[in-house]
Amino acid sequence: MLASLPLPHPLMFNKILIANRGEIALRVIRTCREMGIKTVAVYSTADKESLHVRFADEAVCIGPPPSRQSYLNIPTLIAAAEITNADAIHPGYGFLSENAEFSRICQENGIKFIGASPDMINRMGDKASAKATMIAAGVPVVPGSDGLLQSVEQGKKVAAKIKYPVILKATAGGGGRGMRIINAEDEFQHAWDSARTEAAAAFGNDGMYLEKYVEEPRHIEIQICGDQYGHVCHLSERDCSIQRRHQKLVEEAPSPFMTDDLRERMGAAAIAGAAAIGYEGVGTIEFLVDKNRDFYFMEMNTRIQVEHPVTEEIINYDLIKEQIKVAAGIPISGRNYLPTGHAMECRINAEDPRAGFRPAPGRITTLHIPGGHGVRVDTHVYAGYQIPPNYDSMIAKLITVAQTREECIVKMKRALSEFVVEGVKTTIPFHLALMDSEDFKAGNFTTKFLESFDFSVV
Ligand code: MV4
Repeated sequence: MLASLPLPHPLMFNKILIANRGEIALRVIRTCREMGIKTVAVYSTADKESLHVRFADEAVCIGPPPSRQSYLNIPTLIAAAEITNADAIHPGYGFLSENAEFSRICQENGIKFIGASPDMINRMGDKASAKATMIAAGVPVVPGSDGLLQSVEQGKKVAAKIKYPVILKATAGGGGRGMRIINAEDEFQHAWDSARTEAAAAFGNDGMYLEKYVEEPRHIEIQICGDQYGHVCHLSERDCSIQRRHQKLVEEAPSPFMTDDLRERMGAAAIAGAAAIGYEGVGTIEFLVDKNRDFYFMEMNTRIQVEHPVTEEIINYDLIKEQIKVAAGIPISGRNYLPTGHAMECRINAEDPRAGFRPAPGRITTLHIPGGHGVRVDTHVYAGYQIPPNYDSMIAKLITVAQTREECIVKMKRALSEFVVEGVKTTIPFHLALMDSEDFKAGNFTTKFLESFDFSVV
């Protein structure tokens, strides 16, 4: 009898170029290998010895260490895809993953961009237009100005109506840049002037909109996936409230604040928002959730996110595989995915948590990576690896999975205590202290949690 060989799907890509570095480049290469898709790594001269270069089928040097001249250099990336005959580009997260121009240029060159269309990136990248789109789709939003503000006077009128405190946001912002909290009318003019100056310098766009300030919210995001045929499903939520200066440090799924009813309502809202724009690919709808479990659309991310593994672990699903399949035109199953068990991710950064999380690049002299039941480590580093100073400081993601949140935290503590990184300072001591915090263990935290965290115990 003939053995039945798995045949490649007729729509599937033959070769994918990964326009990224570090753990996410490796993450994408691993799924491609499992799917029988060939891979092309690109690297700057600083990353010549990086694992993504060795694990890919081919590798192309794209320039010197600065990102502008390598991982952000569009013509070079397109040339690399053309000389290697790649039929798709996976942008990972950061870098060009939400760059409308790159998405468009890929399309124009007959290379499938495994991410959002230029139009989708533009609509969601402009926060006021994203909010208007969500309002039209019936997604709850924070009360505020109807689109962009034209003047301080108009802003003061809106604020008087919705009542202080309010928050002024740059439409080109996101991730906390160009934002000002305003507690009273006499602060308005100064906040307006400084936020506009900051936004103009940072984004070349000083458009501003206003919202009621939601105090002590949780950051809960819904993972969604849409295919090319108009089906959208959700894959439950992640709680990302443990952040410091808009840098996430711990993410988990499900959220300890979640209820079945809230998940159903947030999932339905996320699907409505994504379906209204015909969203294709994986994406995330970020919400603020207040103490009454009212939720409000905040932003939409049109990329795979750093914290995607916690979702993968509770729904038993490879999100990169799904992303590649929908990009190739394969339909999704169409059903939603509810969590089984609990997963948590600690970001291990080469930073000194005792010195305000100052970046601490250098050579890793000794490395021991934890393992065992329910432990996953996504990393590109190894003993002897030199962490370049040019990129972000995340060196590993430690993910644990268990039946309950309590067991997941016990496992995380065990894995953190096994993790040995010598030669550079890391966030491991911070995570160990956090896992001992009574409020954290009780699930009692908001986005303000780390503002009052006692770092002397780290
Ligand atoms: C808010 C808010 C409170 N009320 N909007 C921060 C980043 C950007 N995505 C929007 N952000 C916020 N928007 C209203 N109407 C509080 C924040 C916020 C925040 C949100 C999520 C996670 C951490 C945060 C830290 C500070 C402020």
